[in-house]
Amino acid sequence: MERTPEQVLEEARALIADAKSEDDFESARIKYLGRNGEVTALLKSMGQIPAEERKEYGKVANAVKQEITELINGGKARALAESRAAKLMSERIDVSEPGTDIPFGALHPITQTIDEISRIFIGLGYSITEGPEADTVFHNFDALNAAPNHPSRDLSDTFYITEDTLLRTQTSPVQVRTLMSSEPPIKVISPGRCFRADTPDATHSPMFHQVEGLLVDEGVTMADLKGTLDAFAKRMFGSGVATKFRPHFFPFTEPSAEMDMSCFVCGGEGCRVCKGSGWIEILGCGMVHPNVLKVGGLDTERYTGFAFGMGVERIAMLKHGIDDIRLFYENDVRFIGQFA
Ligand code: 2NL
Repeated sequence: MERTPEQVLEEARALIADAKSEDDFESARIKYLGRNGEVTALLKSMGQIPAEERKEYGKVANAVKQEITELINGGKARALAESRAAKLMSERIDVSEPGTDIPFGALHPITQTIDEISRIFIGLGYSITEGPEADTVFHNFDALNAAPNHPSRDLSDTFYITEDTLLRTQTSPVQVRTLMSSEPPIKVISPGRCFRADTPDATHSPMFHQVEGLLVDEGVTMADLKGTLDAFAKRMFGSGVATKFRPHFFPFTEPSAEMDMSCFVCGGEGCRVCKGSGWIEILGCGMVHPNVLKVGGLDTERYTGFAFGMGVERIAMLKHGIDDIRLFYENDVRFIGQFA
């Protein structure tokens, strides 16, 4: 015997009263109101009801359908609201909580030192020039008046790429290019990376940095060189430092010299930094050799110039009291973080 609309309603009320989740309500909807649902079946069976009862039966069945529909829709809406509220609660963020700290990076101490040196020479009217790290034997050695048998040309001292190309051993080739491509007055510095086949130790690295400078014009003398480099030393290490020049030899300059400055730590008394001498060597320099000026096609009777070169690592080590060059390349944040 088919169940009556009243029986279906009674059972549906009990089932819906127990439903909790949206899924429970959806199952109930399918069970009663779906295509093969029980309420749907009641309405489909109308034809078998005796004609005199059919009207009343239809009224009751439709009322049952309406009540069940409302119970399910209402319950479903409530379940949805509850699950949304729970989700919002569980995904809640405390906007007043401190954020995750993202520490700022900083320039590497070598970059900082290059910038500091560059700024001083920019202040003296120099331009900055850069060039390739891989260059020709011509630009690196021949043009710089290096004798054909000069020891620095050796395979054991220089990284050759081919017979006539190499990793530059200094940044002079950049200035050779400037000499060849422009006319005096020339007033440039060339900071950059250099390479020599050295075994690493506390003071040597096969990759290091240099800043070289070149000034060529009419009437340039050794006095200009001394005044310029003395001004540089005072700006870099403090106005109290004195400088002195010792004769030296470089193939590309004549005369050549090394510049010492009085120790900025002890003021010349003698200490650990200056190894008791009161003086610290900081760069090499000299008057540009006529053979080098000729590479630039210059009239050596009309033009003279001076040039200098310094090791950036050495300057940075002196300034910051660093005792091992290898610290610069290990990228240990405990070291480089100190220069932030
Ligand atoms: C040093 C010495 C020096 C130069 C570099 C130079 C460049 C040209 C012409 C002449 Cl194009 N000279 N550069 C001159 C003297 C010394 O470097 O001890 N560097 C670390």
